[in-house]
Amino acid sequence: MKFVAFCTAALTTATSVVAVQAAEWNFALTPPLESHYGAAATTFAEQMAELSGGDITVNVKAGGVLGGEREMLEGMQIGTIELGISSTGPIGNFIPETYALDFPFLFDSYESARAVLDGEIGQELLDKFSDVGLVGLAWGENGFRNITSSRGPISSPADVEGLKIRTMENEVHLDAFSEMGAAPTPMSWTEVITSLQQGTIDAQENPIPIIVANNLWEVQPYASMTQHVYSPAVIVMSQITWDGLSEEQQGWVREAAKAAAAADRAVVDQNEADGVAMMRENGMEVVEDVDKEAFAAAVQPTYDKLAEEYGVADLVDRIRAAQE
Ligand code: EAX
Repeated sequence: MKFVAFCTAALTTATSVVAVQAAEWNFALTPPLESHYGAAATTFAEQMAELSGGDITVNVKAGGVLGGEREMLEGMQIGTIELGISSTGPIGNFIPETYALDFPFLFDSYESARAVLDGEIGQELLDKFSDVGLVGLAWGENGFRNITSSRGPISSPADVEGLKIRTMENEVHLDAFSEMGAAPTPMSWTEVITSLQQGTIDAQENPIPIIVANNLWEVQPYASMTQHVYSPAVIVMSQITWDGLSEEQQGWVREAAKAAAAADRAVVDQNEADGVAMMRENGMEVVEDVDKEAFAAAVQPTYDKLAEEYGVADLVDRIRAAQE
């Protein structure tokens, strides 16, 4: 028995210090390659090729070819997908604390949201990914979410009464849209455009980068700049992949993820600057004068219910305080 135990220990030690030599990883995302997430993935791939001297190849798998964001994360948990970038939408199902990030009207601006996520609170949440077989590498972003619709222009909660709107698979968003008086349906992004074309839903909500990357004007004549939720995006690796790397290679991954997050945010800034004009040029009627106070008041019950239920009331208060 002793000899077997010795061999097992030796083998474990040996494999844990032998870094992967040549490797090929998949980096999954649901939007098209030409998007803020695509910029993150491409930057990560370029950085890893350079840092590893060409030993590590990252294949960017855009457009949801490896599934929706929940499926991507499940794939990373079992090691069938090595990397990805995902909005926090479905992540609350894995790490309930991240629901704190998805409360409506919680973040005041891109600047303050980025400061919170790049600070202590953001790092605390990234550290929680290791509880579920994932490595949270860095915070990129999806952006402030807006409503698009085929039913008509939206400027107040009265305009979303009964609206058949798709939400991400996120309990906070679902509850918030129910409180607004809409009829929300959760679904993976990979089903949304077909569902809009078939009329099973009339509306969806996403940041400008997603609207422009997917040419949503082809299926949604109206957009309203509600900016109702700031949607972070996490650059994330499978713990299984991570554990097979040397410390040096793990350092490369962290460096590449940081560069990827910066590239993502740069595209969001660009899309925020010119996206509304692009939407109008493509025929969308864009409402910018939205009664945000009325929307914020309508979703207050969501805070009262779910901040307690998910144990994130303190975290929500900390996020508010960090922006004062
Ligand atoms: O993360 O599912 C969504 O609406 C997300 O915003 C999109 O997949 C990008």
